[in-house]
Amino acid sequence: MKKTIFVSGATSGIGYSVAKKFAENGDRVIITGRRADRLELIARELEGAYGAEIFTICFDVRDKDVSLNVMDQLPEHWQHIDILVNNAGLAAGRDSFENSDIEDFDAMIDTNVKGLAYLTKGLLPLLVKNGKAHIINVGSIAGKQVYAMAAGYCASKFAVDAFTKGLRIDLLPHNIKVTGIHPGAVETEFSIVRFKGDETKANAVYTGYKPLSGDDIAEVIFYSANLPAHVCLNDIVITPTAQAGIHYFHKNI
Ligand code: NDP
Ligand code: 8X3
Repeated sequence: MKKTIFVSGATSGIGYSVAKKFAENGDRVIITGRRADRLELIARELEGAYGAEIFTICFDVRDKDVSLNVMDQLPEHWQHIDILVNNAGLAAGRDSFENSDIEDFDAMIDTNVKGLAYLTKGLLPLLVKNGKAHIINVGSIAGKQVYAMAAGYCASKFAVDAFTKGLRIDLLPHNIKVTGIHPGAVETEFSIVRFKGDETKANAVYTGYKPLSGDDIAEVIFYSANLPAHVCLNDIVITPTAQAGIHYFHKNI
């Protein structure tokens, strides 16, 4: 049966791959992000390639009012949501906390933690009404292990991990599955954003080994979303084969 998926941050990277994977399967997909032009291009692409039903909502998850009231933007026939993929997020900067820009810290906490929570709360009435919904939060291996020059990002992703675990307990009475997926290195626009457009620094992150792709993460999300009703994957850590934990890479450089 066709499902309806709500994907935050679908204008690039993992979110785009998730939207594509479900659209390819014939599911209906609500895609969101701040870049309106990209959202519309992706919607046309997925409609054209797969005959998929796509609905777009352009907004910033940090906007509390918009996120908390996001269901008001959904026409009635889009209000039966089966899966929420909380993916929108970023790392900003790579400095010791002492030298970091506090605006970067705010951006990460406001987006990765507060935005994710606002959007979840905004959509919960629809997910509860569904009776068998699924929330999939994209955390990070940086939410499992801390590394240098990333205190703010790690703090935000540890918070995502804790929030995910707490939500799973609180939502038990509503038969809502809650899954946390925690990737290692995935080659997307993530590092371009983190290094504020510095392509040399961004590319260096993925040099000397084969990183994960957004499509790899989408495969696993799709798998976890299509398990039998009584089966919930709680917590998934996924890395490239050349990465073991946050600190160890086998690179050929
Ligand atoms: P990308 O930069 O390619 O994609 C990030 C997506 O999030 C974009 O669609 C962006 O859309 C959206 N986004 C960012 N900020 C906001 C905001 N304030 N409001 C709404 N949408 C927003 O990176 P990834 O695909 O790699 O990142 C997706 C998630 O995966 C993030 O949560 C990231 O932390 C996590 N992750 C990434 C890893 C990696 O190595 N790449 C590893 C582990 C986790 P727009 O700019 O249009 O708003
Ligand atoms: C992104 C992976 O290792 O850059 O969450 O923090 S890492």
